[in-house]
Amino acid sequence: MYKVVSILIIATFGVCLGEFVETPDKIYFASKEALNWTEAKKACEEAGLELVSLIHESEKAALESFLREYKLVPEDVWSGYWLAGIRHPDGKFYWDTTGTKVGEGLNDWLVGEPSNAYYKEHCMELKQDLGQMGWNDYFCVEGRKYLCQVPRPEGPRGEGLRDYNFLAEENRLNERQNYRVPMPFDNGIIYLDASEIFINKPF
Ligand SMILES: [Ca+2]
Repeated sequence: MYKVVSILIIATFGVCLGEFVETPDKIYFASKEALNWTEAKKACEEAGLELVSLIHESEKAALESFLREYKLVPEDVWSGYWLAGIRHPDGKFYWDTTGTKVGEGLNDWLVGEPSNAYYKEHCMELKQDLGQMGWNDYFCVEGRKYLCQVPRPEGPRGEGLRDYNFLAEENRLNERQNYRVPMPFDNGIIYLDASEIFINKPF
């Protein structure tokens, strides 16, 4: 009995503290375990960190370089990491940690995202699709590994919401203007907002 209790305590403690891949990086941390979004947020906070937010181009470059250096790049479309972005009841995505709107600086949604499948994809993950890393909205209750960062020293701070239960609710509002579509170009591919392309052909 004693052994069983000990194992249970260790197991519970492990989840509470959050376990990260050992990397010498001082800014970013990648979890070893998969949790739902709310648990992932809590695990970062219990470690004195916060879920990763991506506001500037330089942060995208820094995070992707961290993932590449330590061989942590998501292997396929099902192995993404939770980020700090969530869809609020107004249908728009906000960084939970800063309270600012997602996509105002850096806009890195993957093609066709956010798709809000079944009107229930309200949490943001970073995943890889067709060889490109970018954002996807996904079901908050699903287990995902997650990325934490040292809390942002500057800029606006989100106060955190009193109630996150709406993340499990249906939300039919969607931000289709965030769609980015790859267009073949002479020297490669450029990305355009779908609103520019389908200006005369609304969804
Ligand atoms: Ca999606």
